[in-house]
Amino acid sequence: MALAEFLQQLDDLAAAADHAFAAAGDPETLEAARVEFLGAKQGRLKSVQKQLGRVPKEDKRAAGMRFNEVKAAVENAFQDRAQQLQSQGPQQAAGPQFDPTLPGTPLSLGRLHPITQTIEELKDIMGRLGFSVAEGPEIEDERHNFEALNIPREHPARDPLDNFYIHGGSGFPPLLLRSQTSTVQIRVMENTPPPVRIISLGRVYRPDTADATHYPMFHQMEGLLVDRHVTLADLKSVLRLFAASYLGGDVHIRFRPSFFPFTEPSVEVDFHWNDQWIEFGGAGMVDPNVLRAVGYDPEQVVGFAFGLGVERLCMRRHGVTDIREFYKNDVRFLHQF
Ligand code: FA5
Repeated sequence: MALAEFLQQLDDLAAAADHAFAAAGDPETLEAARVEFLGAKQGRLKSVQKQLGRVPKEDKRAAGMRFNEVKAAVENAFQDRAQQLQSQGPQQAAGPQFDPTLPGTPLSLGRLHPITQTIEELKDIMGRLGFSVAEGPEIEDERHNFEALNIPREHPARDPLDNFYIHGGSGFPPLLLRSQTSTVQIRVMENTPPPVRIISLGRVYRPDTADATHYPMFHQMEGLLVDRHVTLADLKSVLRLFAASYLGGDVHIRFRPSFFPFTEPSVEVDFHWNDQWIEFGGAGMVDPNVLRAVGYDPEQVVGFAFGLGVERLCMRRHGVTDIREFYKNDVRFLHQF
């Protein structure tokens, strides 16, 4: 047999083996193709090898080398395809891998913090009563946190032990984290001529020890109404309407005589909860000294103001008995709102 004929047989066989392995879609078919081409006794490669004896003596070396190359290539092609089928797995070989009937992976969605939700609702209720929203900074100066609110330098409320002071450095006036939202009353009145009807909701800070009803950072809702004819009865009506809207129509509220330097008279505002009266805030008629400090004429205008604890309102509404739950960041608690 001529060398050229022998080499042609080898090439044809290599091409046929490649084709058969690629077409094998499962291990059984591939094994049948392996036996057909690489089988030790009857394999097609074996029969071509037998032809080697008929190649002229001087061409035997070249024919033998080519035979070995083709044999190695066919063996490699088989191994590659076997590995490919194995990595695809039996499902892939048998049919589609993707099962569209399986349920999807649920996405865990975040939500607004209960205090943020409460703030939005309080703004909504007070908006319907004609109050617009004002804002002020959490880092305040002593004028807005104390002086303009009729809290003079020697007053115990200014004690460093009762406030978070921030020392701005030598030559700079002391600053502090505001201890009440009443600061915003001053900021609004300084910039707006009467009449005024605002609320302000935000964080305040006090070095209070945390317990079931106290936290060192909490939120207040401040309210301020200044106009020509305003009385304590108006204040009570607004707070009662507010409480009925937020807590439900059957809520009872009461005023207890109290003292705040910036209101005269002053009251504590209590709501009834769990057979007890609980303090929700302070309120009163704006002290004439405060009106004077912002350039208003106390002979012309009067006003009322109130400051309520937002956490306490939210606790009362949702039956939360410990304020610390709001700030533990336990999603099992937070996801209930
Ligand atoms: C004030 O802060 C006054 N600025 C309220 C006010 C405004 C009076 C306008 C008159 C006119 P008081 O310190 O009582 O008042 O605080 C008001 C409310 O904040 C309390 O009734 C309570 O509900 C809430 N509160 C006070 N301290 C804490 C605390 N540590 N943690 C959570 N809530 C608190």
